[in-house]
Amino acid sequence: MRKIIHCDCDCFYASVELRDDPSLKGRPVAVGGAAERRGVVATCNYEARAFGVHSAMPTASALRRCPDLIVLTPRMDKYREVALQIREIFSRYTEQIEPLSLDEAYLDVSACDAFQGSATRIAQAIRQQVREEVGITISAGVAPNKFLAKVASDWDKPDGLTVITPTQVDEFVLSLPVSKIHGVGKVMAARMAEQEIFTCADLRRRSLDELLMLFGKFGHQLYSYARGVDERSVKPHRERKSLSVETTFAQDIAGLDAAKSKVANLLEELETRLSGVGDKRFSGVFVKLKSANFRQTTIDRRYEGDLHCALFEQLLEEAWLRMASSLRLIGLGVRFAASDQGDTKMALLKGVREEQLDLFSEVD
Ligand code: TTP
Ligand code: MG
Repeated sequence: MRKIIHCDCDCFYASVELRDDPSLKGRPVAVGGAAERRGVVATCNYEARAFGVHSAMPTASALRRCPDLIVLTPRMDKYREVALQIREIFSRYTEQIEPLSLDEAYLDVSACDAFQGSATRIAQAIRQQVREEVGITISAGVAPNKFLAKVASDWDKPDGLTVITPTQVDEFVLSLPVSKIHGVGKVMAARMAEQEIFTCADLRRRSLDELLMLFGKFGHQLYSYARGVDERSVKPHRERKSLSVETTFAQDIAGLDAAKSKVANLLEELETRLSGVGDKRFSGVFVKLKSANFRQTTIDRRYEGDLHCALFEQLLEEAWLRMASSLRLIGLGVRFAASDQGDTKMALLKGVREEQLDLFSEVD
C-alpha cells in the first residue's frame, strides 16, 4: 500500500505578496496583469474570492466585482525562489517528488522512515515547516494514491490537511461528487448529470463499456477512480515537451506587417527563456494567434534547425490567412525532441509556466 501526499499552496502568488507586505492583510488582493493592458488575474486571496474574483478572469471584470481590489504585478522570480524553498522542505522526507506546478507537488513517502512512517505526521511537519520557514500556508492531502491525495488536499482549503486512510477509501469515494474528479470540468459534469451520474457511486453502477462509450478513453480512468483505484506512480522527472511565450496587445494589431514586426521581440523573449532550460534539441516550432473576436489558431511545423525571425514570420503569415481579422494575441513556441535525460531542478520549475500560460487562453 503506497502513501502519497499532495501539497498545494493556498493562493500561492497572493500569499507571497501578503507575506512580503503585511499591510495588505485582510484586504482583497489579486496578482495579475493591469486592467488597462487587458491583463488577467493569475490568482487572488480568499478575501477577493468572496467577491467572485478568480484565476484567469480579466482584471477589468475583477475590478467591477470588487472595486477595492488591490492588483499587484506578478514577481515570477520571487515565486520561483519560494517554490524552490518549499521543494527543499519536501526533499527532507523523500526524493520521490513530482511537481505539477510551482506551488503543487505529489510526494510518495511510502519509503520514508520519519515519524515511524506516518504520512499524516509527515504532512503535518511539512505544513508546519512551510509556515515557519517560508511564511505561507500550504494545504495537503494524504491518501493511498494520487487521485485521492489531490482530492484530499483541496477538501479543506485553505490551510487544511485531509487524510484518507486505506480503510476509509471506499466510504469516501462512494459519496464523492464527480465534479471533484480532476479532469471532470463543467461540460463533462453536465453530461454526466444528463445520465443521472452525480457521485462516484453512480459511476460505479455503469460498466466500463458504457463509460467508454459515454466519455471516450477517459472512461478507463473514471472506472478506476470511482473504485478509489489509481495506479499512477509519482514521477520525479517530468520532462518538458515545449516552451512558448505570448503577448496580449494593449490594442489589437490590424495588419500583417504590423503583426510581423512583433516577432523579433517575442523571439528574443523565447530565446531568453530557452537559455534557462539548458541544451535541448527542437523537434518543432509553432505560432499561435488569437483574433480580436477571441478565435484562436495554431500552426505547428516540424523543425530541427536554428530559430530565426523569418521562420516565425512565415508561420505567422499562414496563421494570419486563416484568421482574416485583427489580432489580440501572438505566441511563439518550440517543441522539444524527447531526450533520455531528466531535467535540471530549475528547468523543472520553469516548465510549469507554460501550463499556467495556457490557462489564460481559450481553446478553439
Ligand atoms: P493554483 O494552485 O491553481 O491556485 P492558487 O495557489 O492561487 O490558489 P488555491 O490553490 O488556494 O486554490 O495555482 C498556483 C499559482 O499559479 C497561482 O497562485 C497563480 C498561478 N496561476 C496562474 O497564473 N493562472 C491560472 O489560471 C491559475 C489557475 C494559476
Ligand atoms: Mg495552489
